[in-house]
Amino acid sequence: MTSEIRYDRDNVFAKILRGEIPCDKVYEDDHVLAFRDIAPQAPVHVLVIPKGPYISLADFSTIASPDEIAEFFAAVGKIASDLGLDDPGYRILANHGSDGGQEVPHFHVHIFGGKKLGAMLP
Ligand code: IU
Repeated sequence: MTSEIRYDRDNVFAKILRGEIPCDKVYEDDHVLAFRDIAPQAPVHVLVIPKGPYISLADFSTIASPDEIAEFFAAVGKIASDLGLDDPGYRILANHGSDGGQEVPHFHVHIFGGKKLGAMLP
């Protein structure tokens, strides 16, 4: 089954992308949207999503073009930098599937910053 068929077009990030649900946008270009997490786990907590219908990294890393993947991660770095996080630093994280704690089935990268983050262990 292709990703397009498995992808749930009613997931909350798809609705945000279609403008059906508002978001606190921090960045947008033709392929990427970034917005503040509704339940922040750090003083700065931003979600970065590709606009294509990718459920998780497994889809994004195999279906998206190398250019789209490179531009996505370049955008993640630019967003963190524009948020003033380069120094003293920040964390990026992507949860995959149920064991990984992924709740929203649209690939996304979390950016956490604005405080000294603790160790991240299972
Ligand atoms: P996860 O990696 O799928 O577990 O992260 C989903 C995130 O989406 C989580 O941090 C939620 O707080 C966040 N979120 C949101 O920002 N807006 C929403 O409407 C919903 C979830 I539902």
